[in-house]
Amino acid sequence: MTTDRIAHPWGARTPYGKGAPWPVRVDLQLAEGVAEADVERWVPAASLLHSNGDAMDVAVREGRIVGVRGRAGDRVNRGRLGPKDLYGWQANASPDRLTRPLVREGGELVETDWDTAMDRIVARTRAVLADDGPEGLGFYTTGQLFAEEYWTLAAVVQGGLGSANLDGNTRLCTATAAEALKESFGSDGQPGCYADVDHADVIALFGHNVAATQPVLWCRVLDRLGGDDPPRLLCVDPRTTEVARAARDSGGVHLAPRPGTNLPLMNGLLHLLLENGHADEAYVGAHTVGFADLAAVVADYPPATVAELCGIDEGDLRAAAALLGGADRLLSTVLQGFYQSHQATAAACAVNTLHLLRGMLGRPGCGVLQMNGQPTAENTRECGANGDLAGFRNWANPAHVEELAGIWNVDPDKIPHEGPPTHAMELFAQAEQGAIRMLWISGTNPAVSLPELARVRRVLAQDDLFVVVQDLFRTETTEFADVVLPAATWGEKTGVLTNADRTVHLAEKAVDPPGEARPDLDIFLDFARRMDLRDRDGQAFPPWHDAESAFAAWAASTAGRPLDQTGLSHEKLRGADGIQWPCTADAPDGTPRLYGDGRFPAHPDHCENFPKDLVTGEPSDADAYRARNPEGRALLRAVRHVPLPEPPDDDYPLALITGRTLVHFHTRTKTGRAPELQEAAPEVWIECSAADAARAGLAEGDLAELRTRRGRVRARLRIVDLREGVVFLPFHYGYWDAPGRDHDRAANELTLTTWDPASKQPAFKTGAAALGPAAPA
Ligand SMILES: Nc1nc2c(c(=O)[nH]1)N[C@H]1C(S)=C(S)[C@@H](COP(=O)(O)OP(=O)(O)OC[C@H]3O[C@@H](n4cnc5c(=O)[nH]c(N)nc54)[C@H](O)[C@@H]3O)O[C@H]1N2
Ligand SMILES: Nc1nc2c(c(=O)[nH]1)N[C@H]1C(S)=C(S)[C@@H](COP(=O)(O)OP(=O)(O)OC[C@H]3O[C@@H](n4cnc5c(=O)[nH]c(N)nc54)[C@H](O)[C@@H]3O)O[C@H]1N2
Ligand SMILES: [Mo]
Repeated sequence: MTTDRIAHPWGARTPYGKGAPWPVRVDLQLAEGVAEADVERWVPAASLLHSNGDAMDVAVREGRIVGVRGRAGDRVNRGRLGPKDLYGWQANASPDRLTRPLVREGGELVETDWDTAMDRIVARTRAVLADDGPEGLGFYTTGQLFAEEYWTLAAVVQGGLGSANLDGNTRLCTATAAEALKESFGSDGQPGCYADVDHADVIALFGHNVAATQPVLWCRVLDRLGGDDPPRLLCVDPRTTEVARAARDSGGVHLAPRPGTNLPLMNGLLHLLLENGHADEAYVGAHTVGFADLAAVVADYPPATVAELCGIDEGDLRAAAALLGGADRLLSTVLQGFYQSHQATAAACAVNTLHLLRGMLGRPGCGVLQMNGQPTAENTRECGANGDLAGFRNWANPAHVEELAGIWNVDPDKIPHEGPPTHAMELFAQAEQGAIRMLWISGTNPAVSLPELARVRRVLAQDDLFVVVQDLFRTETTEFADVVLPAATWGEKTGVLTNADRTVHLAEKAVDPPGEARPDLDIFLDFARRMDLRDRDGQAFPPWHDAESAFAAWAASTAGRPLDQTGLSHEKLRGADGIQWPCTADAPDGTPRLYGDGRFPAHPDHCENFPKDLVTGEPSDADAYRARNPEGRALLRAVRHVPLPEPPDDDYPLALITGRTLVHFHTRTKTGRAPELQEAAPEVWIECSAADAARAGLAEGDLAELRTRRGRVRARLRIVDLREGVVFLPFHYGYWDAPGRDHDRAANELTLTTWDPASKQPAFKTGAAALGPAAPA
């Protein structure tokens, strides 16, 4: 039966009790007039519009995608799909897909052939290499391609060209997840898994609006809440989201801190945890370092002080601490409310610390999910297209660099490792200063998604900057391009994607891409061949030639690393239900949970980075780290809070937070082209409390103007249940479907250029704003 999944985003309930298996519910959506019997082929894939990795089969008829169906057997979703997955595939067949390359001629983008487009890129690359060396080239990629594509891009940029200037938009997304995992456990890699929802008695969501952003994971929580022995929830979010409401209804707690005060809040919770005697001293003594420092820091965060700093009720803080401290099996999730806010890494690490103090890792129901956002952000990070080295290798460890050089058969000195990799915000700063003279953007739309858009437009528009954009559509960003390359996407190419709980799926090609559009993998390999990149024996580099051979090389390169995937291949993944890494000869079915044995990948010879000072971002050196943590135990990080970069003041009295809505994905290049999703939320809006609306002289539905020191947005006002002093703006709305608007629609007109010192993730959820009526147009 088909239900309207816009009106009922989570579908029908299938309640289950604690420890029982999550029942199957198969969701299906087919194009109008197509019945299940009309489908000629079902092609296995997983969803590409969030990080949940919901497994699905793509329905094909007459060479076209005509629908999707969830896979009943898969561990991630047991057949369920969210609204974006049910409707979003329609964008693939949108008539305005790019079908040929474009080059700029006389100021205009005009269609051309692949040779002309690629030759221009190669000519520019050679010229920059000759003038400035590899540091004149910049590559800004995404969390939405496949593993094989990142692995290839990293090989080409780091091993082939020898440039450190490669990062992903994962910097905007889950850089803090990666950093927090490194800083606490020694390496990226999710300790917990989704099946922990089945066993937990307390589920804590820190800055994570899972109901809107991973709706199938939320179905699992809702089904537990409706069954026997349900969990209680803690929600930490300034907004009263679905999650917040469910937390209250479950007998749990909703804490709505002042934006940007996550760290003092966490320190307050840890203070109470210790005071209440809820730490597992044996676990802490056996498996961690840093307890004395931690105790000294959190001693300075008594409940009254924290309640004041965060603007919350002291009783609620105590209730939350009792909930966390009293849990038998605690599952925590963390996402953008922490990662895109002030002191992001420190606050995210405090959640890890909570689990270390309670000894709650690696057992059913006891896990941390430092969530991902984009569908393949994990792969970006694994393959080193996020500015790190592939295989969670440590750029500051010469043995790791040598190992990777051996795998690629290139000189170790070719792989840049003199200093930290260039992060995305630095890529744009270097382009601004003229140090980077070619910027190749793949699978991301920075002219809408980066902070402070007026500046981003200025950077991209510079005459001396050669901009390549590889996308499915003309976007706000392609309008600054010198060359536009038409890419194939999900459904049109084959590759591996890994979700937020380490589950690996193979998504197979279902239909041909439109026109001359090509898989990103083919484009990167074509570039390498045209550049005539060679390994140290003079062989063509990279040596692989398609997705299957790329994956085989990638999997082999992970041997012995925390993410070991030597047990995986396309063949093994084909048609299979998702498999969690590490997957090796010893663990051929994968590994549900990490660190159950209290052993962590933090040994100085093995770890992915040497820990940073979380206030300054300075890394420690190898010797200092070896002295501090010779056995490689987990690290309890202790950090005090520091002031916000731009606190509200008399001129800009409101705290501005930005984020998501259920039906749209990012800059809506896909969801804005799916009629059901677009119609559900066609236009930007502003949310605030009744008190703030009244103060601004505004009523529900009024046309309002939101201003910051950087720009303005005009939109209809919605009065919602939101903390006073806070405004919320969805960030999905750019200009491609609103031509003529005067840069007054995108949330990032307003945001400021500032980032977390450790993860370098921009703080999209901090900043001061003023609200008032919009001046008549
Ligand atoms: N529908 C939909 N789903 C998506 C996406 C999408 O675009 N649309 N994108 C995917 C991607 S890439 C990502 S990264 C994830 C993001 O998923 P989420 O992190 O769940 O989404 P956001 O809306 O960015 O932010 C979550 C919450 O943070 C809260 N918040 C804001 N400031 C603070 C603060 O200072 N402290 C705390 N504790 N909370 C705060 C906001 O009120 C918001 O409800 O979603 C993924 N799934
Ligand atoms: N204010 C504010 N800003 C934010 C955020 C926020 O919460 N608030 N969140 C941040 C986060 S978490 C994220 S992840 C970013 C997302 O920001 P972006 O990455 O800029 O957003 P998308 O719209 O997903 O852009 C992806 C682009 O890749 C194209 N594309 C899709 N599939 C493929 C493919 O297979 N190949 C190629 N070559 N192209 C493809 C799409 O058409 C689209 O243009 O935004 C960040 N910006
Ligand atoms: Mo993201």
